[in-house]
Amino acid sequence: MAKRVADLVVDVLIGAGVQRIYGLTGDSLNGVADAIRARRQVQWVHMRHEEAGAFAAGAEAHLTGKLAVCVGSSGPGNTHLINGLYDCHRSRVPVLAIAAQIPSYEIGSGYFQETHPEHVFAQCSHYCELVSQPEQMPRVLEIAIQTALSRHGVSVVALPGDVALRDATEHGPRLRFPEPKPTVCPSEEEITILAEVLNRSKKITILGGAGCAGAHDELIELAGKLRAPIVHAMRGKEFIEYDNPYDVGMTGLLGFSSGYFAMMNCDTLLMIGTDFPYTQFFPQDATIVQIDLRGEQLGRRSKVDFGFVGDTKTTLRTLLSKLEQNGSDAHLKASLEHYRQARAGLDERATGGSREKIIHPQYVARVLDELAAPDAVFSCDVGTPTIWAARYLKMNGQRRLLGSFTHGSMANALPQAIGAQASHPGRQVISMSGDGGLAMLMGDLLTLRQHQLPVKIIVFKNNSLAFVELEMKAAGILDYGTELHNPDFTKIAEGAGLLGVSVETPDQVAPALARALKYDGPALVEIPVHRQELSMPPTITYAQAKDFSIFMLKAVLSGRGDEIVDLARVNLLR
Ligand SMILES: Cc1ncc(C[n+]2csc(CCOP(=O)(O)OP(=O)(O)O)c2C)c(N)n1
Repeated sequence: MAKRVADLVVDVLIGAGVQRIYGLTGDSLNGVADAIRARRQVQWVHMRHEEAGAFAAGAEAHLTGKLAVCVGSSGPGNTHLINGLYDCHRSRVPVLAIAAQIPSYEIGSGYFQETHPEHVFAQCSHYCELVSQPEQMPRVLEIAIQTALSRHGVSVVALPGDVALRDATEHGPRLRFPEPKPTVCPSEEEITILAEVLNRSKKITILGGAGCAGAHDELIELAGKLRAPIVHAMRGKEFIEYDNPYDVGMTGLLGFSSGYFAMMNCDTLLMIGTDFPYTQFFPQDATIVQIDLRGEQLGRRSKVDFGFVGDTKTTLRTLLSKLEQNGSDAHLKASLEHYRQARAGLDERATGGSREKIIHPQYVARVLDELAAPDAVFSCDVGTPTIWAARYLKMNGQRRLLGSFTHGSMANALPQAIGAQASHPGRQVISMSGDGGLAMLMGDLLTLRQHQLPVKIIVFKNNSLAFVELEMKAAGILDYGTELHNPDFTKIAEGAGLLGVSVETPDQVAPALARALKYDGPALVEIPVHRQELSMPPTITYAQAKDFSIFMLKAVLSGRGDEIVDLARVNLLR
């Protein structure tokens, strides 16, 4: 039988090392689905929502660094993909989406389910092209793959159902080389300037991000020479925090005071591979030096006095031999001491004895951290679960952490856990889910059962969209529209074929988590956590403090004095 375009698509994907495809079928996808069925090398991961499929593919790509694939049928199957693809694209992970399209001869007629994928996906992809005839294959698909891999992001191939079923004109993949991995280093002259700037600074702080992945040794050696505390951005946590005697935690909206202190008290800030977005957390008077692989990142978030283009590992390796040992460790010591105190303050809040009535989410996160496997993969929902993950999960070089840290979409944790578990069958995968986040893509609980994925879901049940509630309060607005009338998630889990475990008191937290983690299959633990838990940034501005007082005044005037007691207990400015 002649090879169809759809068969050729699958051949190319197999040649590119793709092992699974996340999707939900539809008639425009029938050709592709049939070609996948015919091969043993690729697995069809049947998702219940295309957005979840895109998140799952993004998680796989993040964990492996390799291409991952999701698919959606024409029209709504395409548009459902969008939010997940935005997340993949903004997290810079290589994901290919095959967006099935209506019959090619109907395009432009306003046909049933017609959309224009080239427009629809334009903002969340580096490459998006329609295949309108078999001769374009496999070249268009290969360009899409090469673009996703080399530009780190999403590519979309829009494939009309009829074209997928037509005979292919080429026989197989055209590209047979491994993914190129060039190293990039600033010029010798630039390295000399970089070394000079650092050699004459005494109080240096390093701010590192996800661009430090794979350069842990170099980073630690650098910090030792510069006697520099290292602050990390959220996406850098899994690569920077572990085995790091210079670690002073995070700054920013999720961080805590020691990261802020180290950033604000340096005379030179050295930013490495980070796109940390909050300008208000950057020092005003320090010299700012930035190293990034992408030149277009230089100066995006703060003024930059010296900017360099290079990958972290190569640049630091080259730089290190030119650096002198900083003789002053006063800044480092002060920053580490600040960190010690901040950490102790955070740990103090993460307790839960049998005499306490309420369960602090911090305590749940801390116990989870203690009980989870040394190589666990965590995902955390946008909302307060991300804060608890940032502050209480300890990374160790083996553990991984997934989130929607750049796009900031709710409902990321469960589908990312699906992608993590599907691609890493032997690993413990834990989703730290918000009650709002879980509900948003809850249909994909069914995927856990259908594909026998033993993901553990920990639901932080605070009966509210708590993060937004806190934002409203901080802005001096009375919280509104944040209340959640929740179901019993354990019953939903059981109905979906998972183990459901509920918790009522703090002393039940550890046994419940241990039981779920040990369980040989998917499990959900529902934990009612304290709603008014403070997760404010490490430092807040006068304006925010003022707004918070306005909230209190409004709350008193509207007869909600009970909340004030709760909130007033918390020292916002610590
Ligand atoms: C798709 C989407 N909708 C809305 C928001 C705004 N938002 C950010 S966090 C959040 C609350 C999340 O609630 P939940 O999952 O229950 O977590 P919690 O903060 O309550 O722990 C909302 C509504 C968003 N980030 N993404």
